[in-house]
Amino acid sequence: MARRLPFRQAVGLIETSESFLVVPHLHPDGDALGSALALALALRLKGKPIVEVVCHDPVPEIYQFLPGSECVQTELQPRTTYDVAIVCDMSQLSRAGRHEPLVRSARQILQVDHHVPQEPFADVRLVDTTAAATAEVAYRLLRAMKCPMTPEIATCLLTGIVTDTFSFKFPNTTPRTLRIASHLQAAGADISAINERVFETRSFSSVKLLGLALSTLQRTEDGAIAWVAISRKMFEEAGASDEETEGIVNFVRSIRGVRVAMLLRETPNQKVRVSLRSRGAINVAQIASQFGGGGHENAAGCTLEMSLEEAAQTLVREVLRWMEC
Ligand SMILES: [Mn+2]
Repeated sequence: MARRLPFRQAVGLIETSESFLVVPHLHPDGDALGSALALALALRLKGKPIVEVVCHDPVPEIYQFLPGSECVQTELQPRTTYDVAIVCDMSQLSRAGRHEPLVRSARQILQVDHHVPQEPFADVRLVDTTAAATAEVAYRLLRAMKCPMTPEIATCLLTGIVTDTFSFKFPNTTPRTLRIASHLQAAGADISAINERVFETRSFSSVKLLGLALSTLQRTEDGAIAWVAISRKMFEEAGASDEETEGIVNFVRSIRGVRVAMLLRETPNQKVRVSLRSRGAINVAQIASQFGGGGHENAAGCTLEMSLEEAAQTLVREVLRWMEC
């Protein structure tokens, strides 16, 4: 889908607007932040008088090296309506968290995304589900804007791509992804430094949590589904926060014979957040959507309102059902 995106329309909208609100999704990852910060840097470079980046959550420590990340705000002083709200890496406006009303109040909404569309909320939609990362779409928008590719912008965009392709290891990596990455490296982004910051730098508490999580490892009899479950008690014991669960599910997915890997964790308000990863042709986005979640074919998430134990059983049943058909 989205072979020909309305880049011209987006460029026209940007040229004729003065004030911008740029919004990555809540629990922001490297792609949401990288895309949002690249766009904000580009708008400032263009001399736009008002460019704010606002996010429901603060920038996680591992992404604080991103140029411009110090400008991300979690609260905004009320001001006049923004001309354009640019929402990055989200297919539902609820992913803007408490800033959703502010986004809706903007004169126009520009969506830059690569998720399967769930809700038509934008006036201009740059949504390409074949893009490995929203950063790819943002890159193409910046090219259409004839924006100079500074090392700072290139670093933000390449971080988005490196995050969402798991360093070009996921099957979403296409020749175009690599071409764009190549341009970004040539423009001054340090790919090795980005990998070091995103994948090779962990907090003590997150490794401690990894150990506790892996001690709960279970699988179905045939070994096709495997999962780990993190209770509140484990978060407390490790002194870790939810953002420190990042990457744990990949250990589960790497087990020989596993086709669907799951990471379940208890939230402070007694819900269970689930990350799903699959290998091959199992579409976990469809499974997640059964529970009001979403994502991509091989990486998705959802939230269940039940105990950890019940959530694991419910999900295993649902995954088995999808595997049979
Ligand atoms: Mn993304």
